[in-house]
Parts: sequence; C-alpha cells; structure tokens
Amino acid sequence: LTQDDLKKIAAYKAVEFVESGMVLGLGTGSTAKHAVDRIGELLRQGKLKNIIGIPTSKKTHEQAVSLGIPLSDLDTHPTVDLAIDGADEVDPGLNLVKGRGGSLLREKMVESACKRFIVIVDESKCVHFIGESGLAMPVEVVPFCWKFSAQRLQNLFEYAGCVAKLRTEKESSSRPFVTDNGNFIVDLYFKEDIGDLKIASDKILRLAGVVEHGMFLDMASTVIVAGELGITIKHK
Ligand code: DER
Repeated sequence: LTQDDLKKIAAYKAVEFVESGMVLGLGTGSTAKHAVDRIGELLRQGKLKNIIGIPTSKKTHEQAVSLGIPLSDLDTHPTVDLAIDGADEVDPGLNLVKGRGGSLLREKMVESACKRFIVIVDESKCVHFIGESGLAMPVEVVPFCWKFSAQRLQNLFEYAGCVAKLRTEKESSSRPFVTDNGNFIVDLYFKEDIGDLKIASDKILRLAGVVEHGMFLDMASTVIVAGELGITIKHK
C-alpha cells in the first residue's frame, strides 16, 4: 500500500460519518482531497443529499465546485456539523500540527466552529509529542515587518533551539508564500520538545503581528489513522 492509498483509506472511512443534510467543513491537503472527492461521488450517486460544504481554502473551494458540491461560508453557517481534514502531526492527546499546506487560518476557523472534527491521517503523521518530526510548525503573520515577527517567534522558543524561516513560494524562489488571506507564513523548527503546548500557544498569539499558528490543541474529536496493518480510530 502506498502512502496515498493509506490517505484514501482514512478519508473514505471518515466520509462514512457524513449524513445527508449536514453542513460539512471541507479540509485542505492531499488526504482531505480524497474525502472531498468521495463526498462529491456519493452526492453524484444520490447516496448523499442536501450537503452544504464550507471549504477551508481556495484550493478546496475550487475542487468542490468542480465536483458540484453546494458551498457556503461561516457567515451563513456559523455552526458546522462535521469537519474532515488532514494533519501534519498527531500526538497521543489528539493535538495536531497543521498548516504545512498554508491553509491553517481558514482551517482553524472552520474546525473550531464544528460540532465534530474528524482528522484523517496515514500512520506516518503519528508522533509522541508535537514537534517531534522536526518539520515545520507554521505561524501565519502579517506581511508588515515579518522579520520582526519571525525574530520574536524564534526568541520565544530559544530554549527549544528554535529556528524561524519565512516560507517562500518554492524552495528556489525568494518570493514569500502568500496565504489565501494575504499573509505570510513563518515556519518554526524545533530541536527540543517545546513543553506545555497551551503555554506555547498563548505566547505565540500574544505577539502583535501574529495572526494564527498551526497547533490545533484539544480540537479533534476523532482521529482516523490508516496503517499497513489496518485502520485505527481514536476518540477524544
Ligand atoms: O496544511 C494543512 O493543514 C493540511 O491539512 C496538512 O495538515 C495535511 O496535509 P496532507 O494531508 O497533504 O499531508
């Protein structure tokens, strides 16, 4: 089974929790893509009816439009029945790192407005503690004086050997990546465990210039993990 097969297995399992008439948060990324495709397919087959999708990115919006999924937004539907989305890291307490695809702000807005948030991952995303993968922990910042914000973020986590880097459009280019909301992303890389996640989250959000970060703490209701040996479903 390839990693993409596992992503698809987790995604299809999550869609089994979708009922006709639901307002659905539609996630972003290569795993959530399979869930959105599956929802579109069931709608087309008439097996699902009266679904309203709330996309978490322009990319997902376009995918849903191409599948004929009726769409709306949080202004019209401030409460979402169910959201299905991927993650970059999942710890044993179902805390997440998200946003390596750059969509963390709209994802966090939609997923904090939903009654149930199902996370779909292949087993490679499971970690013992947030930051263990050594991969990016994204922070969305306003473009104004982003270097100042990046330096303050790096200083916040000096004890964990933090390095802050501005995300560029591609490895090669020096043009900053711009989010759907017109902001930049500063990626934080840690050498050590950052300790209490709630404290870390509060410290980041207190910095003027920071919009949001990629730690989704105590938000996931269910995590579906697809592995070589099968599917594991963890509930909060
Ligand atoms: O950027 C995001 O938040 C994505 O949902 C990410 O967390 C998971 O993306 P993937 O399914 O492509 O690994």
